[in-house]
Amino acid sequence: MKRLIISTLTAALLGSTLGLGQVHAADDIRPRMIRFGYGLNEDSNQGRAVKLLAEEVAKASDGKLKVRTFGSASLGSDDQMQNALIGGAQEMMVGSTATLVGITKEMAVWDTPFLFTDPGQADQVLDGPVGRQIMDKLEEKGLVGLVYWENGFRNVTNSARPIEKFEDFNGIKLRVMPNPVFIDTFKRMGANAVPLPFSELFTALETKAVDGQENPYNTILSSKFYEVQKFLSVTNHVYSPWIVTASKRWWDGLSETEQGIIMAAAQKARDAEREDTRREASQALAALKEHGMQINEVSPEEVQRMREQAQPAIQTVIDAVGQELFDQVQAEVEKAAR
Ligand code: TK8
Repeated sequence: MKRLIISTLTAALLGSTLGLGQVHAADDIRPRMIRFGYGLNEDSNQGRAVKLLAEEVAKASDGKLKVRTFGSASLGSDDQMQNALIGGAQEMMVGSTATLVGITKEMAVWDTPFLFTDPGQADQVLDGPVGRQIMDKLEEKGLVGLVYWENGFRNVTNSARPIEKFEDFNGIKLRVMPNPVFIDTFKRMGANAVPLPFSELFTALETKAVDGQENPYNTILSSKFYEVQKFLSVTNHVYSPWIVTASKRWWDGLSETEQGIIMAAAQKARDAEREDTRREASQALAALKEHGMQINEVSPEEVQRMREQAQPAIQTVIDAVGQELFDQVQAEVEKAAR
């Protein structure tokens, strides 16, 4: 055992002093413990996908790479976990791209209100070259972006009244993700936009610190927001991606084989997660009704008025990401729509 440790150490030292590319030639997969955090419950589309990723990594590495999963923000909010990854205190996580805007401003492009009209279009753009280009910007900040998963189209819930037109937002204290585009968009709707981490949201709704929030059907269901929210309004105002990230400090120390195993598992979990999310979303309204929520559709005319009202928030996106990248994404969106 001792000899093994010494020889491994020697190999690692030699590798790093000589700058050899193939440090792991002899043992391509080493025993490792990977702490993987996420914000939703175990019993959610996010939790199920993380579990699948962990199983796939174990299978492909003969159990040497062990992904320990931590749900319900037990390692901290999205923001806290991102910082733990950057510092190297945690290896992996999945969370919203929206909470990464403070780190990599280009991520704000995904927050453009009404950017995508259907999930297939989102897949094409996110998985295409511009999605990768934006993800790669994380590296200079100490993070590695692996793949985008689906959070989904966001809808508004609140405890005051049905939102049928943007004027109904007036005076509603609405929790938004801590992100300039979301704050701006909902201020323009007339809401009192309150940025809060997701991990504090249920309690904030329960104690009436805020009146409402916006998230995909899946999350409203899995986080039991129906227990503390009466009205759900179908606004589909923005599509939210999730993104699987790794600590760059840690990732760069992995062998190519190890990186390949983790990447393949993240992709496999992505495909399963998108299917799971869409299947669950298609049945979620009925389930939420059963839980006593009052659901209203918003007419196409009123959605159009909301769109126009939110339009100036797009300037906030352009200011953050630059006109060129913004146009590039728009072009990809149009291509995907055809
Ligand atoms: C979960 C969050 C969540 C997001 C939010 O950690 O904050 O509302 O939609 O999915 O990332």
